[in-house]
Order: sequence, then structure tokens, then C-alpha cells
Amino acid sequence: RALRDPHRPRFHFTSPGGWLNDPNGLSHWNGVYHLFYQYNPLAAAHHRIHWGHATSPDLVHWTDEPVALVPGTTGPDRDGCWSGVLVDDGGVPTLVYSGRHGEHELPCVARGSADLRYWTKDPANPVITAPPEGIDITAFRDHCVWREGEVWRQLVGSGIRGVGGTAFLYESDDLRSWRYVGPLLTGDASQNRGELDWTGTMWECVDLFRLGEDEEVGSTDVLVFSAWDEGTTHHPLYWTGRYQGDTFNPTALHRLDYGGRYFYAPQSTRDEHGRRIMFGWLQEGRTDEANAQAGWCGVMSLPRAVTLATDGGLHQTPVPELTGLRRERVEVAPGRLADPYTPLPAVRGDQLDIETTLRLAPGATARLVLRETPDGAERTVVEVSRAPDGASGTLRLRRETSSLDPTVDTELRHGALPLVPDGRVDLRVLVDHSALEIFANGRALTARIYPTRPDEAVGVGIGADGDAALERFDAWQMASAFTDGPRPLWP
Ligand code: DQQ
Repeated sequence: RALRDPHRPRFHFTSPGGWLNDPNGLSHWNGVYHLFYQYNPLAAAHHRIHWGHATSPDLVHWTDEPVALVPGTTGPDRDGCWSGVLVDDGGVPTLVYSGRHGEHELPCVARGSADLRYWTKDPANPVITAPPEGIDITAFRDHCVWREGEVWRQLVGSGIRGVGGTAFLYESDDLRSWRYVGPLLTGDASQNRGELDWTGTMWECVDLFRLGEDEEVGSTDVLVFSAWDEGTTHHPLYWTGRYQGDTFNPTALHRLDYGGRYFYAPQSTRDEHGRRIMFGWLQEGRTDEANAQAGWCGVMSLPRAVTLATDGGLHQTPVPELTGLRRERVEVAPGRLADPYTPLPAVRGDQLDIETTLRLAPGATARLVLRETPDGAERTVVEVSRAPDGASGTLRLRRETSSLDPTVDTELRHGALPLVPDGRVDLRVLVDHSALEIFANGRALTARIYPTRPDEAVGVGIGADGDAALERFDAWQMASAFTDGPRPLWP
């Protein structure tokens, strides 16, 4: 076991030790944010999953709470308490989650104490005893539950074999007895599997919400899911469209995060300020052996505020509360950017928040170099480009030189960048040891990087090919997010 793991983030939430995956039960309850998560406290491996729990007054500083759900010694969740949600059942906090036994996963319910610390499983679990009859399904798990008029409605993630991923709709008066309504929407899995918006053979962690709900007109419904196939986690996607009656009429399919599986199984909640807040799971990009040696793995994303973008997609940005972790600030003077890039000796670090505004002429590419060693052998590069015709753009994360360790994932990540006609790019980059979150004009790209000389890989630079200008550049060192002091570097 490594006595010191320099890849462990400090202002992203990680578990105290062991394995972490999906965010669960997200809620803002009497002024406190609750983050539950898929958790194996015993080892950095996905096995007999519990629900971990942490609370925060501000989405930034986190305190560990007792483990919320432990798999039963017998019963429907004896092999794991898989993903689910928290709802307010007339003042009683109630969890709906997937109990796993053998190869089966079925919906289970637990009631919480007023402080959301202690949970009692319902003796009637599982509350749905079998998937819909007569349908050949690929899987059946994960839940989205909401109140609609006098009834509860629930989506369970699934897939119809030979057709595609789906979400089954159910209805209930009491969260205990459920009537099957039908598939809300079904995808088409016959598309090329390699495509970055392939919808998969199963939809994990479906999340349905309305944006712009306070306005009479202009609201959009969003159905988020993670495309899965035969044990492989592909990427998070979302449909925009209209949820009405028992169906969802899609208008468009979008990629949620250009990092693909590095921002997986997201879940969102509407907080007490009316904001749509989303978290996702940052998977590791190193080997299972490296995770086991580190003794911890899995990172929770920073909380994102999600709103409607002018092009009909989602605009994502880290919540403003995160600025509370900013410490020393360094500013870089505006000017033209040089080819290929200029080191910025004043901006060094592996725990940084960088906010910059760039202006790209048609055909130009601007780059931000991060986590560079003094000899340049390791470096990670964020690139934003504008096509020669000026109309479209691309966001790229070049990780091929991010690590000299041949066992870590260094694949390129990229996606479309919306560019207003004047070529302006608002770029925000958060570097937290191995965790990297990039936001460019509201589009997100999340990934992991593992330099082999992490203490030396602290250089930052900025440059361009073609005609690009720097209009603003500010960088801050970031403090740790844990109220009980930083996570130990060894669990
Ligand atoms: N992880 C959970 C499942 C979910 C998957 C198991 C997504 O409930 O489908 O830990 O990462």
C-alpha cells in the first residue's frame, strides 16, 4: 500500500478510504446539502456496495457522516445497495435504491431519521418484485422518483434486448406499491458502438427534470442517462424534449460531458435556492492494481449548476460557492498569444482554479498547458479551436504526454464548442491533483491525469497557433474541502 498518494484530490470529495462511485440521494434538506454515494469501505474495488454519506452547508466543505446503508446479511440487498434517490415523503426522508442479490437488482425503500443519519429498510422490500413481464430486458436498476399531483412516479433504468436502452415508468400512491405504466422512451442501440453519442443497450442512472420551470413558456425537459453495454460504462448523455402524460417526446440528443466515462452516472437535485445542481462520478484512469495499492479510488465531481444554454443544450458551470476555496491569486496581463506557448512561472501548482477569456480568429487554436515538468517530458494540454469558416469550434484535452506511465489512460478527449460570432471563449479549468474539470462556453470535459513525477509536474503555460488573444487570465491556489482537515494521503 502506498504510504503517500499524490494523485488524491483535495477539493473534490473523495471517500475516507475504499471505493466510491455514483452520487446518490442528492438533496438540500433544511439548509444542509446531503451527498450519498456508492461506497465500499473495505477495499478500493467495486464489491458489496454500501451508501456512504457526507453533508455540507455550502456544497464546498464536506463532513463525513455514518454509512447510511449497509447490505443485509440476508434479503434483497444482501449483495449491495446500488444507486438511488432521496425523496420527501410528507416530511419523512425516504430512499429508493436498487437492492442487489445474486444477479438481480430490484427497487427497495428505506425511511430515515430526521437528521438523515439512520435508515430503516422497509420489511416489504423489494417494493417491485420483478421487471415488467414479457419484455426481454438487459438490466433493471437505478431510480428517479418524483411527486406529480397526488401520485409518485418512478423511472427505472433498463434496456430492451435487440432494441436499445430505456426507462420504465411506474406509479404509486405510497412509494411501496407500484403500478407499471410502460417505457417512457426507448433508444436505438443499432448505431455504431464507437460513436460518442451511442445510446447503449442499457440506460443507467436516469434523471428527469425540467429547466426553466418557473417560466410559463420556454421550459425544457431533460432526460439524463449513462449509456451502458455488457458491463462497460460508455458515457453520460441527455435528451431534451417534452415530458407529457406517460411519454417523453425528444427533440435532440446531446453529450453531457466530453470526458465520457470520466463523468459518469450523474444525478441532480433542485436545491432550496431553485438551482439545478448536478454531481457525477469521476472514474479512475489507472489500473485496478494501482487503485488497490492506493487504498482509495473514485472522485466525486465538483457540484455543477445546470441551466439552459441559448442553443437548446445545457450550460454547465461549477457552483459559485467554490470561489470560497480560492487562496492566493495570480493575474496574467492580456495580450496576443505566442506559438506554441509561454510558460507562466508565477502560476504553478497541482491545486488550481484558472479562469480565462480568450478571443480566437477563424482558424486559430489557443492552448493551456498544465501539470508540466520542468523538462517538458510530461504535460497536459487543453485546446480550444475555431474552424477556418469561423462558425464552429472544438474543445480538446490532449493527455498523450500527461503521464509517462504506460499503464494509465492517456486518450484524447474532445467535443464541439459553441462559439458566439466574435470567437470568445470563457474557459475555466480546475486542477486538483489527478482530477481535471474543464468548462468552455458552458460545455464540460472531465478527466483524470497521473503524472509520474507529480511533485515536479506543476508548470502552467499559455499559447496559440494563429491569431488568438488573451483578454483575461486569473489563477488561484485552492484550499482543501474537508472540515476535519485534509483527507489523509494514505487511507
Ligand atoms: N453503478 C451502480 C449501479 C449503476 C452503476 C452500482 C453506474 O446502480 O447502474 O454501483 O455506475
